[in-house]
Amino acid sequence: MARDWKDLFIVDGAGAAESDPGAETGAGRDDGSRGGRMRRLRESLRRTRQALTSEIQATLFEEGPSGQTWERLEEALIYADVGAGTTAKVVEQLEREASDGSISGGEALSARLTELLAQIARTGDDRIDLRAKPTVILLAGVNGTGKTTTAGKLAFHIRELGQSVVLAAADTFRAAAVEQLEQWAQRAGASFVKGPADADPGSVAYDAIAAARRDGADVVIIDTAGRLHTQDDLMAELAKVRRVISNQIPEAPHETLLIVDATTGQNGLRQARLFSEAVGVDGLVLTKLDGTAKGGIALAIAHELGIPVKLIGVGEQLEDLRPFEPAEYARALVGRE
Ligand SMILES: Nc1nc2c(ncn2[C@@H]2O[C@H](COP(=O)(O)OP(=O)(O)OP(=O)(O)O)[C@@H](O)[C@H]2O)c(=O)[nH]1
Ligand SMILES: [Mg+2]
Repeated sequence: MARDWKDLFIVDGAGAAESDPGAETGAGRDDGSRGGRMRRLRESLRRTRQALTSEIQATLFEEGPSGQTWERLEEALIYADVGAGTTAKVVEQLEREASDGSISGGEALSARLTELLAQIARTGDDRIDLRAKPTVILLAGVNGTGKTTTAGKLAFHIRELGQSVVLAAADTFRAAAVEQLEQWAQRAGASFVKGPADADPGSVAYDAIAAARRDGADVVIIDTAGRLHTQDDLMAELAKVRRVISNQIPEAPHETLLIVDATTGQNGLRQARLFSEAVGVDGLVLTKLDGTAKGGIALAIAHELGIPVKLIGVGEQLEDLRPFEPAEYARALVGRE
């Protein structure tokens, strides 16, 4: 159960895991504390929660359980992008427990709903193992989902653990993408590897891993293109980058993270299916949770594809990337004030 950065990352030795990111960055103790983080998560999911809680209030608290209640609750969850199959499973379970008398009353029903959503959101191993030297993390996703931003934020948080990071600009499709990543590398205190104009993405990944091995760097994060001429080209390129990486280090990439924009709703589910079939995905980063009333997509992806959500993006700053914690997320999603 990933709750904090030190729970998310598996690292050698205890020393590095004890650093407190808030203390070093001046992000503020309040932000770093559990209470402060929960407040920010709740604030990020405010739009999703507002839509959901008014329906939960009306159904579970005011109407009391009836056929119509369950239907309205289903609609509200589907509206929040929880997904039809996932919603049906949760609401059926709740209905069963309500009708056999094991739970009653709005408070207990909404607490049970939160618990069921948390159970669904938790799937697979949601940690990131950084023990391989170097650990190679490949970021993938369609254009604009937040790959480059996530690369920078992730580099920053790994640096905060006391590890060194190389950022690789393997999105060679757009010149601006290389500059954008270079700026993030400066902000995050990471080294940066790029190729000549129009370089082959695989060769950039190769050079970055070679540099990491030469310099003894701990982690290599590879940013990739989100758009090529066709989707098939994109998948073929990613597969090629993976081949180049695993020719160099057979176990690598140690972690392939798919970046999904939460605001794209059910499209996110389709992307997750596509990428996991084409290149394999170890975990998900769900970005832009701060800008959507549809934060439920994490549940649909976890439940329908069994891909663990490992990180969430809740803004555009370095600190706005967080380990995903299912219980916290479920409470932020449906919790009543
Ligand atoms: N509000 C918010 N904005 C985000 C978040 N993550 C990324 N963004 C913004 O989304 C936009 C696209 O982010 P990029 O990191 O460039 O996305 P990308 O996947 O690298 O895009 P391509 O390289 O074009 O494929 C930028 O304006 C980011 O600031 C987030 O968690 N919250
Ligand atoms: Mg990019």
